[in-house]
Amino acid sequence: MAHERAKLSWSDVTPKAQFLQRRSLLAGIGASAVLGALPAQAKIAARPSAYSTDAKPNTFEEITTYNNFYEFGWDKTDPARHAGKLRTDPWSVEIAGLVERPGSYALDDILKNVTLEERIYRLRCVEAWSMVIPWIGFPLADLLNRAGVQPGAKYVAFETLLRPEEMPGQRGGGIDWPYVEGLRLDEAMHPLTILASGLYGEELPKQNGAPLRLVVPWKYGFKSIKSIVRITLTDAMPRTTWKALQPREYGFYANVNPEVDHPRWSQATERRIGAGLFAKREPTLMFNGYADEVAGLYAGMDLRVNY
Ligand SMILES: Nc1nc2c(c(=O)[nH]1)N[C@H]1C(S)=C(S)[C@@H](COP(=O)(O)O)O[C@H]1N2
Ligand SMILES: [Mo]
Repeated sequence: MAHERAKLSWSDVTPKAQFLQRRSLLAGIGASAVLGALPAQAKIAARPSAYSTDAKPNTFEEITTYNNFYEFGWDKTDPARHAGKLRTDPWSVEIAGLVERPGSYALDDILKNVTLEERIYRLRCVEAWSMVIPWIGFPLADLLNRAGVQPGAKYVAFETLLRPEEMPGQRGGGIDWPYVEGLRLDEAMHPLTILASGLYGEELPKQNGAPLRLVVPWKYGFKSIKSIVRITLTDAMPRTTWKALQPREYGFYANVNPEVDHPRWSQATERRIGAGLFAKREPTLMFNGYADEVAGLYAGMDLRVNY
């Protein structure tokens, strides 16, 4: 099973230095040939990244069975049970708005022209649970630069697929579908911001947002929109799903911040999925531990007002 393969090929069971060495070796000598020849190897070759955390990743099973993907239901186990119906091939992404080369781009074409990296990132949900996920992806900036951002662009808006025939949650649920999200342009261009097409060295499982999803590791998980079909460069702050639903609880910025509580719960600590019933909650870190990289984006801003 794909599942077992992924577990075996993972750095978790390989000392990190050896893992990184193997990865760079593969990158140098034709990764796909070598990967094909070896049993129990990752299907997607990706370079290691200095942006990866050393924290121990969650298991493939945890990452793919405890999900938020309301298009498939509100329970954490709904996405794994229902996302199989989603057709992700063919897939294209429309790039629209204030860009030099707007159009509909085939996913294959996008992926052929980028360098995939492995980014092991912390994911902190606004609900105060967290995971560590080994994504495979590429900087969003690479795609935006290729599309050519026009000078007037200030924000980037993202849209998830709207297909209620395959996404049962879209037949109701109180959300104004499709799910939409957005970033300020400088956040979108930040090197930590990636589009992910895989995890644990494999194609992205559907419940995790196949075939292409955003990952913004210093923000609450709801910003990391799944199954993207449209990216629009705009001059005005776009509407975002959770802010539209509960503006006092969820803001546009949604930066992880242990000092700004959710109106209904504390954000000072988090529960690491898989840590066990008796594990202590962990302290939540400012910007989810990425403050050195991103705090400068918010210099002079009141983070209690801009939550
Ligand atoms: N389209 C879409 N994207 C989404 C969501 C969703 O319901 N629909 N949930 C968000 C939330 S709340 C979180 S915490 C993360 C969860 O990602 P994961 O299931 O891959 O861990 O996806 C985010 N992206
Ligand atoms: Mo979330």
